[in-house]
Amino acid sequence: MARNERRRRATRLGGTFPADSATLADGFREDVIAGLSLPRKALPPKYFYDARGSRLFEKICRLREYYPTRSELALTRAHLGAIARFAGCGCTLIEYGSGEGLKSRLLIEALRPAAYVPVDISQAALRGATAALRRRFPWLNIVAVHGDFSQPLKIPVGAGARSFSGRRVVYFPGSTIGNLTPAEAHAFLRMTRGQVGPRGAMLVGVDLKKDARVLHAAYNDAGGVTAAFNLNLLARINRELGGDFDLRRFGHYAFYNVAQGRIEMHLVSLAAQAASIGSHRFEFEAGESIHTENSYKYSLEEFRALARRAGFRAPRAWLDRRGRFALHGLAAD
Ligand code: SAH
Ligand code: AVI
Repeated sequence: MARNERRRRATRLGGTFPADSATLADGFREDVIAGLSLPRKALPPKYFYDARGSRLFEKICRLREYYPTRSELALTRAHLGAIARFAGCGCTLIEYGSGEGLKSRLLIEALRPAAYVPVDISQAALRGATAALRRRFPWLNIVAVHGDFSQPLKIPVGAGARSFSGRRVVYFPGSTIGNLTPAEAHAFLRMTRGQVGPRGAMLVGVDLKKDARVLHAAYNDAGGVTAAFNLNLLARINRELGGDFDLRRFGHYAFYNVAQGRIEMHLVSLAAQAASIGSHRFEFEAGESIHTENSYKYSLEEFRALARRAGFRAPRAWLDRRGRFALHGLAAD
């Protein structure tokens, strides 16, 4: 079935807009084959998040070494009043990469939005978070969107039982923006600038540049949860695409690339080997890697400059007490 036909047939399911479920599945196969055919093999990090990947990420968020979640939760609690005044109560709150929705709960409580639109590529995370939020905030109009924010995405603002009113605020926590290249981050910010309109705003969680040892520990936890998260990408390829990757012959490798200001995650082939997906065969030399994720870190000024180039003003930023993580308040006017 053609992609456009699938799009037309997409219907509202169980309170979730499956913007493109079938297209997302097609995209996975195409992107994996294209990524493994590159001279330097690479896979897009958005494919980490199947149901198991989302569960592993939730475990990462609770690790002693992984400070970003704790830091962002702490700064959000500490500055909630000021953050709510900046965003404005009664707004329509659109959250990209909403995941488990831990921080969203704090914002929803403080902002009492007219509507909440979580967008996530992980159907499992979206379903779980939406059900929990519906129990906790029975008054809240939630319209969950299963989709990929790296593609033009139609947000059903105004669709559903009630039309949404008020200012539009896009929430993008967790430093998920760091998983985009700076050029992709710029394009994403421009897209959201158009989406929120001249009166709108954005709240973006951004991990700050810091001591490389702290960063290294956060992406190389002693319990091996990040390694399992990384390797799950190959397990997902085996499960969903019929691949025959031998997970015992790939290793997790993460390091801080100072020149690029980013953590790089790789899966390194521990031996000369080959793996197949259907009729596609991929050869690996011993030590050759698949680049699976970048996680860019930005100083306050670097991120402000990026936001300004995309058409936002950057009047506010809130930090945790240790200065590890920032929540930027961006204004469109
Ligand atoms: N916001 C949460 C989760 C961050 S993890 C937090 O701050 O803890 C990143 C989330 O973004 C995951 O839930 C993942 O499924 C989602 N995600 C990653 N790439 C995406 C994409 N291209 N489109 C939509 N969601 C995406
Ligand atoms: C979702 N994202 C911001 C996480 C990060 O820190 O880049 C994903 C992650 N990768 C390894 N650990 C966590």
